Amino acid sequence: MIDRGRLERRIGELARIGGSGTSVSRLGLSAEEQQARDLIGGWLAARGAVVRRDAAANLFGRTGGVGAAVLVGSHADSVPDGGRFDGALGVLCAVEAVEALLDAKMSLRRPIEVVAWADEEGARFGVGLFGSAAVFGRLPAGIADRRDRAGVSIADALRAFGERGDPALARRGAKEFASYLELHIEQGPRLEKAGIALGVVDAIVGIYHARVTIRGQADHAGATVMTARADALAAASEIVLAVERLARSRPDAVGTVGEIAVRPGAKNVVPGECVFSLDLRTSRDLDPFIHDVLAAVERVAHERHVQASIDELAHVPVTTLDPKIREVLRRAAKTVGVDAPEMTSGAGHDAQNPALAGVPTGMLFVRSTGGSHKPSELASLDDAALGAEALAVALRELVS
Ligand code: HGY
Ligand code: MN
Ligand code: MN
Repeated sequence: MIDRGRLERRIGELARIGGSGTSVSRLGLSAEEQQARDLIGGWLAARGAVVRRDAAANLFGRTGGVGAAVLVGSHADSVPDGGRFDGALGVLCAVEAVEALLDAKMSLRRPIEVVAWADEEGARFGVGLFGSAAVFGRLPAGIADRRDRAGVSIADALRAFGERGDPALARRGAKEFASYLELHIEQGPRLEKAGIALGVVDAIVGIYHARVTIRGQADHAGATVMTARADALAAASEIVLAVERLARSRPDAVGTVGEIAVRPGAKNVVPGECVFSLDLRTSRDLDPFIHDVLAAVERVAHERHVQASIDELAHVPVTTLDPKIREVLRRAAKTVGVDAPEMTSGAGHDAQNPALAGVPTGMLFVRSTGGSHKPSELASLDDAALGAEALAVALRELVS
């Protein structure tokens, strides 16, 4: 059903937006992400879809009549210096699957909406799953005022696109959607190790994101004896190692500090302030894990006579996906010759927001190699085409 050549061409076209070699930097709410929306919107409009961008900069292309739509897509943004397939492949396969159904002159009993979510990674403003959270009413309070390193707020970035600066205006009712499907690269090694091209996601890990600020006492690095210091970076370093120890002590948990900034940041000044990110995930008991990490922050702050403050950015519970949709996806994978295993996603995905809003949601994984969130991320064209074909089969079942 799908047109393999069209998919291959489009993988290349989209990767060139914000791309350099096999690396892609297409940050959320950036000009590059908008270029991606323009490209994707052009493909959809050329097939007669009603294309629109919402107040949170999500792109929708609707085909078919009135009523609850099958929503299918993924995110258009990337992490800095990321790969060509994370998010992008899900959007490209969604477009390809819909075009395949149109090419086959399928009668659509339900409308289909293709979506390219805005700012899933939260790379600029810190809050991930932004676009889908806006549509399903799960945005953290005050989010439009959050600023990137250049001091640009989410509201400013949206207004620069001609939107009104309030992402909450993108809110839609869950009842507008009969189901949500998302194809995504696995981003881990399991399908590759198993030698299987496709997987079906049974659940997505719970995720906690926060920004921790440690305030100590800047001072002269030479004239300040060790016993008279309140070194913010030394305290942060102890916390980073505590995060690693606590994550290692829990099966199914991971803990990462991926961003850190030191002020004033000079070799001969005792660090007065340190700001760092927290990314905690587990497929069960997320809250006790968070509790233990925050207790470690408190303990270290007390012992080292520094102040610690926590700015929570996201708290998404473990999200089980819909059994019926999972069955549709397993059957569709079987149709293309793959006995797809069920597997839990260690990566977070936009799918968590429709699922938590009550929309029957499923995800199809495509084998990827070379890790993820880096230029070596790779999905073969064979596997991408298999994924697109399975997605088209699943869509056909859900709309016919
Ligand atoms: O961080 C994640 O899991 C996703 O790539 N945003
Ligand atoms: Mn990602
Ligand atoms: Mn992704």
